[in-house]
Amino acid sequence: AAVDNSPAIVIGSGYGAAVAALRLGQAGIRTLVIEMGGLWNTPGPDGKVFCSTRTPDQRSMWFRTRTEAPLATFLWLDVVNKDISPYPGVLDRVRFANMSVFVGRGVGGGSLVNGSMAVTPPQSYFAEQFPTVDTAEMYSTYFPRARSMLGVNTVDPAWFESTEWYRFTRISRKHAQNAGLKTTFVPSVYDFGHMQREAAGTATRSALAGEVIYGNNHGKRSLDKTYLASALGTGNVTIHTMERAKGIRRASDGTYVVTVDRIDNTGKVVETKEYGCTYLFLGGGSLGTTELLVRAQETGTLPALNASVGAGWGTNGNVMLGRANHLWDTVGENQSTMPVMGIDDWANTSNPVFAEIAPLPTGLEHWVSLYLAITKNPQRASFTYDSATDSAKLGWSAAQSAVSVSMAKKLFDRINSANSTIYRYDLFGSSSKVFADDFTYHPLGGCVLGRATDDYGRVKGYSKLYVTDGSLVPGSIGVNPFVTITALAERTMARVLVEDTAP
Ligand code: FAE
Repeated sequence: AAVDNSPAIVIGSGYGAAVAALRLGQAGIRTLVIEMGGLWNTPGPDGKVFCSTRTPDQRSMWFRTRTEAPLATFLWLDVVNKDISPYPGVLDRVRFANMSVFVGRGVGGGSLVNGSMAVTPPQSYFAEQFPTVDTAEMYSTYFPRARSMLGVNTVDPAWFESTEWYRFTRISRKHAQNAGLKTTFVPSVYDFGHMQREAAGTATRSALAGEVIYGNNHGKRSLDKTYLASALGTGNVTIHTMERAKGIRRASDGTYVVTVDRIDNTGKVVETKEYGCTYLFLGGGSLGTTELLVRAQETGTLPALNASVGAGWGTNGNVMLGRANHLWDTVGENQSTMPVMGIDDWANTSNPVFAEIAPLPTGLEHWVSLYLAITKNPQRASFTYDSATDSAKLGWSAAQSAVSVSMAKKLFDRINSANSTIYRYDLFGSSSKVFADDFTYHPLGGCVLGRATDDYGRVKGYSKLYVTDGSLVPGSIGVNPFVTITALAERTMARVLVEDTAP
């Protein structure tokens, strides 16, 4: 018999999980949230909760002896990464054979480490990716609900045009326009009122102090300040941290039993326990949820899972690259870490790309224009369970990444040719690497909506078992994904609480 029983359990505390926790709590359903990372609310010896990208320490990464930032080098020098002591830090880089995946660890999941870009996909592309979802209802109800709950805001265009902190963005905009390309402002969950006060010197700097992938100490509306704070406020939700869900099985009475390893700050498993529940919501993200399900399928604890579990995974076509500007096109030593603009060539059907104009906030003039391109790469891969390591293996190949690169290259060759510029060769570790195609910030899929689940995230083969996170998205959404993940979770919860939990 399970030790601890709650009506509902939510695994993870990222976007999908946070929505589930809040809506369950509001419905009066006692809910336990299980998160493998820590709670980020206690200042370290330097008085700060998070460390900055410029002086990373043990808080930066999940059990590493050295940081593994996306930019490996600068001027080919190994100056970016630093030795650290192993600790449950906030950013993880999960390495598979040909692809590594950056994810957040802690209460708030990816919201603790991401770039805050809160983008709603073009309606036509959403409809293409989710043919069975009522698109009109998504755009009239669930996307607006998600944006409002997340605290989405936009940069003041007048301030954007005048501030030194976005000079790097204006230079990239000019170069895109010289190539006849369209740019668009990108909304954010970073509080631009706070950012303007940072610039004015009346608020403590965070986005203007190099803070982003290892957490922001101020200004960012991460989930612990929005959905999760409200969830705790219902009085029905409890969060357990440093507990990693491992196994899921079904008891003879139809309830679920979740096996959990509790770890300490050295990563050692200090306790293994079991929790029981009636309703189980999986929100461990594309990697976390899919691993739990492929393990349950292969080890026979949930044998009725269907063949689509583990399939339909993609990188959202992510490619990072840098361009070298002319000496007169300075990008500025002062750069906000929060992107606010994208080059939008998604409507170009022969080569759809949406490229965000990314900062490189080193504190020095470096003449680099950096980008994270989202390409419409149709390649997909599957996860399989590897019993030797008791973990999920990803079948992504280097050739599949090459598809993203060739799309990004087409767009940026155009921009280089219109501006007589070249790529930067010094940023990604080897002298010939221009396109960083070996990592993604946007893992999507593994338990795709309508295939491994029904059209509302109910896992096929089981009742009262749900997926609410990025594993529902079929490998690509064309923009940064968290608004879509949040909106889909809102849609699932609205349906499930009416149909599945009636007494
Ligand atoms: P996610 O937020 O990853 O949360 C999963 C949570 O579950 C994590 O806290 C895990 O620690 C936890 N977990 C996993 N497995 C287990 C387990 N077995 N037991 C217990 N806990 C577990 O999932 N997206 C945007 O839209 N805009 C951006 O600007 C943006 N920038 C990004 C920058 C970086 C550096 C990164 C890494 C990501 C960025 N993303 C961005 C992606 C975005 O953060 C991501 O799509 C969402 O966080 C995914 O949400 P999920 O709910 O799927």
